[in-house]
Amino acid sequence: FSPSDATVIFVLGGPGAGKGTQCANLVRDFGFKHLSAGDLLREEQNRKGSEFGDMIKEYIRNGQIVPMEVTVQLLENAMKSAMDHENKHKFLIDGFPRKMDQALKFEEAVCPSAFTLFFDCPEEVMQQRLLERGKTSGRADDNEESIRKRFKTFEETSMPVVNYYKEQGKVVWVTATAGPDEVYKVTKEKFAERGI
Ligand code: UP5
Ligand code: MG
Repeated sequence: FSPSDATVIFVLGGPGAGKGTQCANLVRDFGFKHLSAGDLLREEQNRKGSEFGDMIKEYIRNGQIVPMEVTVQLLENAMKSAMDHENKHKFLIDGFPRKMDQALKFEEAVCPSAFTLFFDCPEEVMQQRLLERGKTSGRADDNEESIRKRFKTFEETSMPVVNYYKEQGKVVWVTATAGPDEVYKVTKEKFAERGI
């Protein structure tokens, strides 16, 4: 199998917008393979013998974007593995691309995206969710200082990616302020409009 045979939907949204939560719903109902770039980076960070562990740790704590070569490679490997071993070829790529260079590189070198699912949520709401989750998540970036940095990176670096795809008519835009069930209901309706 080659990644270019895959169907890829990018899932974007600010930190705590609910990307992971909604991806789990979509996996259950539509059989997508869910690949979270953040999860893959955290796994790589913890992998014994990884040459990138310390670097990834620093970037994540500071809410900065890890150099794209690392992330694109992790995603490509995970896609190949899912295609070869699980016979999955429909992917939700969660939390990626969050910088223009990643978007261009991935679509050129791995696979073009069908569209981007974007969860739009105000910062106050996201902050509250993340601080609540931070009580038990163990995530090194679920603290006030890291959250502030993540929001800044999201606005300055990741929103341009969303707007780039929006200009091409390739964004499914979902307001993500309500509870998880309501957000999912709207997501499913919009997927149906796209023929999914
Ligand atoms: N929750 C979810 N939906 C809710 C709702 N509708 N109402 C009420 N509560 C809701 O949800 C967050 C919390 O909110 C949970 O407790 C949930 O129950 C609740 P979740 O679904 O986890 O939101 P998500 O958007 O996935 O939040 P996450 O924290 O994962 O987003 P980030 O984008 O910040 O994290 P990610 O793991 O993608 O990236 C982390 C870091 O990795 C980045 O900051 C960056 O440093 C690095 N990174 C890269 O360098 N490159 C990449 O390509 C990707 C990541
Ligand atoms: Mg997530």
